[in-house]
Amino acid sequence: MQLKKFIETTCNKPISECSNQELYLALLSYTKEQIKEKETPCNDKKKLYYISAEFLIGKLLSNNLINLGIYDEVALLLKGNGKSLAEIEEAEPEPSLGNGGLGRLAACFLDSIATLGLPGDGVGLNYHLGLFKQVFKDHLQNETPNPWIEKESWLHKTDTTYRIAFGGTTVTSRLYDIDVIGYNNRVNKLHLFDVESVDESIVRDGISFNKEDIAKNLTLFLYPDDSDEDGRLLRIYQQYFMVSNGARLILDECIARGSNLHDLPDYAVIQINDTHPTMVIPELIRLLMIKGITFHEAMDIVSRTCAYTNHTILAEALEKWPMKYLEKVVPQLTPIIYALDDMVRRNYSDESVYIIDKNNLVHMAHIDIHYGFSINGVARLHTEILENNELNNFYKIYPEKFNNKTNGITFRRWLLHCDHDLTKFITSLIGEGYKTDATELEKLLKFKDDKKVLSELLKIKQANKKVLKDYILTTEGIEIDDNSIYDIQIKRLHEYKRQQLNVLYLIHKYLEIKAGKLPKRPITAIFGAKAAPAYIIAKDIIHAILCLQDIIDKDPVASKFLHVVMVENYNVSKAEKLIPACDISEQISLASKEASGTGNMKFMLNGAITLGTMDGANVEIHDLVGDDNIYIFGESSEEVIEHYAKADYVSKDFYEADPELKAAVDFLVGEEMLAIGSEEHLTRLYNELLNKDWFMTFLDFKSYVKTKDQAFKDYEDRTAWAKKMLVNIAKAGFFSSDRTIAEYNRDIWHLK
Ligand code: B1H
Repeated sequence: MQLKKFIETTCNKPISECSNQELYLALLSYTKEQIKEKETPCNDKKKLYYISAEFLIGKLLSNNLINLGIYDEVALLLKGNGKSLAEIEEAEPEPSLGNGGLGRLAACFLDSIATLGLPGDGVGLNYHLGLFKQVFKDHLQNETPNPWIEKESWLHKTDTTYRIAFGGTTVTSRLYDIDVIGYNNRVNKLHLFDVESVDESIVRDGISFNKEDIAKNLTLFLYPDDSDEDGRLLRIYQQYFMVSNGARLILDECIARGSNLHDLPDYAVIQINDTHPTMVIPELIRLLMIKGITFHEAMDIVSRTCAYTNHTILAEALEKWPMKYLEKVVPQLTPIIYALDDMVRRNYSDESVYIIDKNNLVHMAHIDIHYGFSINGVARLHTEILENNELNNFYKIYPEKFNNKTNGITFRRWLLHCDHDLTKFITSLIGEGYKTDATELEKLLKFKDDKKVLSELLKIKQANKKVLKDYILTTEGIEIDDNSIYDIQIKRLHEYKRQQLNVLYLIHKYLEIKAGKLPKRPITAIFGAKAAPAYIIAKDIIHAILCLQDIIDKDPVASKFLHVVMVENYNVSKAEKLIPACDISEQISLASKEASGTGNMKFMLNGAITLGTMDGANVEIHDLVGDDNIYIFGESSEEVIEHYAKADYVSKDFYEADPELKAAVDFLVGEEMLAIGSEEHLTRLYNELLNKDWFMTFLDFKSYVKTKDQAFKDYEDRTAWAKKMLVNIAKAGFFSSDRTIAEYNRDIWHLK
């Protein structure tokens, strides 16, 4: 049916009289019908299953319209009837099925897999309350539930259910699907498993609930607090629930496509996204053995089907589960895990590659490495560090399994959708080709010295800054100056990402302003970040940011030159508004610690200039744009790795040697902060930095200040700055997830 007629029949009135909520629901069902028409039965023999605890998909309406090729038509029709698609989109709830880069990467990958026409589905969990919703109160983060599932949604309830048995209990699962539409291409699925008996009413006071009642709580939250034993057990319940359902679905589908299971690797490839889905390996072995295949053959089949992506070298994120937890939750898997470990012990004497260590901890990544056929890091530097340092003992055994796949982002969401004006402008200069071949963005380089083009770029940025200003005023109630420099750091809150370094800079700036040294142009420093509920220091850092925001706000002089804004409940939708308006992209992790980063790529694509360390994908951004178009500071990953090896970093030495650093650090527990903040939080943060500073904040303070000040100075030459913007956009093509996925397929998946 024609769109106008469809909406008016569904809503039973003219478009102009419909509310945004009514229009959203009408568009939801219209889009679902359009998708149905595009669906083709899967005729492919081999299929990819991307299994992940997180899929941070964001709102889907606009993206689906873009990928179906009907966005402009829909937007125009609505506009003609006095409605705005952007406003209608506000009615769509944002699914919170992810936490940060790892989950957003999975969502970008699904988009690119479908866009490249590859048969590949996602497999994950349907968390009812997702990741918590962040609320600020008394300068502190509070956590509340984030319900996102409504009666009408993108979820399709399917008839697929399984009985999943744990140590003490058995639950019934149900599969829900979300369609994944490629850009002018095929439709794949995101498979989300849920448990029928889940009960949202057990959640009380924020996000607490009875962690033992598995049948009721299993799919309530993503990453439930695991600071106690019940929380850690619940994570294992969730992980097994995900992989057991996934493994059965995969086997059922492969059998339906003609597999006799002995030939499973010809029918399926499973990409294990970090270690959360690792139990899929022993579970598949178990299921194949139930079908009559021997342990040895099952092990061989599974090893040729599974591939593993590592996303971090941080020790605390590399999962190690006590054997006794596994014995309690998944006793059916432990004999298999022992047998897998046994094989390793028979072949290798090096204890560091064992699966079960002498403390009876099961190293999940070790299962993936021994019993998968591929191990990849997510940026060139990260993969090098895996090969030469973190996983060197494994690299020596299996050099042929290791490979790099530098991350990417989908340009449909992170350019076409989030910045329509920039998209139109680029298209007017170089045509449509870059939308399917992102490297064509390089054609922009011929406009590098074109004054008109550069001034148009600045105009678009300025307009986006105004839009963000209005948005922040309505949503956060804070007035920012769109003539100021927008300097943005948005990412999970973690000490290694060093939001605290940014805070120290801002304190330093504030003190300079108070002393009469005024910046040429006002600065707006924007943060967005959630801290894991049990991550105490991360929450202290949020507290420091919110206190500082308040202090500067209330200072009649300083507030003319400096603003700090921490947006509440940072999520994908907020990122889509912040990124197009950004001037300076903060990517300041301690070198060697950020595996890749993907925000850095989104900012670059939208014409922000990176201020960063030589870490993760920043290294590759630097290679592409060159010294003149990026601001690099801080010690290198080699130097940092050496500091750890020698244990020679003493934060106090830096504090004592640098009066500016000392003043900024002391400010954290000075009168002004304590007057509005909590002594407990601020003192803890102060002591942590002064006595430990595990992620070496003080090490890079001096060079950070110097480089950042230089960037602010350079900003004043508007034409030169616009040229940097243009080079960044032109060189961003490499970071299209279409390129990343083509590489996964070429080297690992071999689909079609
Ligand atoms: C990344 C995580 C992660 N790496 C465990 N690891 C988690 C691990 O709560 N947990 O259990 C949550 C998250 N996330 C990120 O992956 C890296 O830090 C980024 O550098 C990288 O860009 C991203 C995608 O590869």
